[in-house]
Amino acid sequence: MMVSMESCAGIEKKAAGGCCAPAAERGDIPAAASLVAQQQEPHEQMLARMVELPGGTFLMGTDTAEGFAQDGEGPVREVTLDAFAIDRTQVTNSVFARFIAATGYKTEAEVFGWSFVFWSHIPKARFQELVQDTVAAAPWWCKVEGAKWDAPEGPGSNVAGRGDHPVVHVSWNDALAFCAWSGQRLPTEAEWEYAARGGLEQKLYPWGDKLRPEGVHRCNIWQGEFPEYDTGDDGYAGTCPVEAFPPNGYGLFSITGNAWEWCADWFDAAVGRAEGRENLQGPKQGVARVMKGGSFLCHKSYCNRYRVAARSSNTPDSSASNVGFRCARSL
Ligand SMILES: [Ca+2]
Repeated sequence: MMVSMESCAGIEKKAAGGCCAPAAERGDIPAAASLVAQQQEPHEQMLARMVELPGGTFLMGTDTAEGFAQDGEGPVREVTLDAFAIDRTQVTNSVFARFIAATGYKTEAEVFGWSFVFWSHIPKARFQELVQDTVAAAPWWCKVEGAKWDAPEGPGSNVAGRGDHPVVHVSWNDALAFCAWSGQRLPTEAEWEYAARGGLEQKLYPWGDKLRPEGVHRCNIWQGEFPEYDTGDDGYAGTCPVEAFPPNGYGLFSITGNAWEWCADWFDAAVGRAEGRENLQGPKQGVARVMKGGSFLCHKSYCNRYRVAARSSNTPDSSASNVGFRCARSL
């Protein structure tokens, strides 16, 4: 089984696609969503995780110097959305465990038998045993057999004590299967960005323009030298509880940092120039799905994509230890 990287932060610092999370070249598997469509999460449990947002018009994207024009972050455009609801937090290990228990669903990491794990999270003593391969352009990404949502660092690891962390090692297809159970859907990129901005206009982050207002960390990203050493100055060198940092103006937690979040849209770097400004759905086809928000691996020096306008992508069957999701719902 091959592993590839369309581009990689640190190698192509401002290239689109594959940023921070490598793409897996995997084969076809049965459509995941249909496998669990018969099962449904109790409606009130799903609703309790969500916040309803009014529809409206906002300025999407950025033209600032921090933005990556080649990612399609600009130009800034006015986008109008209908009212919708979105999860307050990323889907946690605890909630995902209920989905698995109810449906018996096998994630794609399980079906294919492996997932990508960041090198420093693999126990040193077991590195040779667990790591089958690394991504050539990004050797910090290790292909680990048996790595999956409830064994995030591979065989022998578990999510005990991490029930309130975002579930990771879930592919876009897995996220859709979850949605089929919960009665939700993935947010469009426009909805995600509208929600992430929290009512602020054209700010870099969900809380404003300063990364650390008054020196205080507001999200879980990387401090130190990538990829060698994460000081964890923000309190975490890896995923953290989804409510570890204060919410934005719309009551959304961890909308940037912690784990990348899948969006419904196909990715196209030209999307900012596309026609239509109402309820954007993204391109009709593509090879990779949009991811937003950045992860605990992001750092300004090589992957400044924890800004609300930033975007990345990955193929829909890829999974890694820094990619999760949150869900939305039409009203
Ligand atoms: Ca951190």
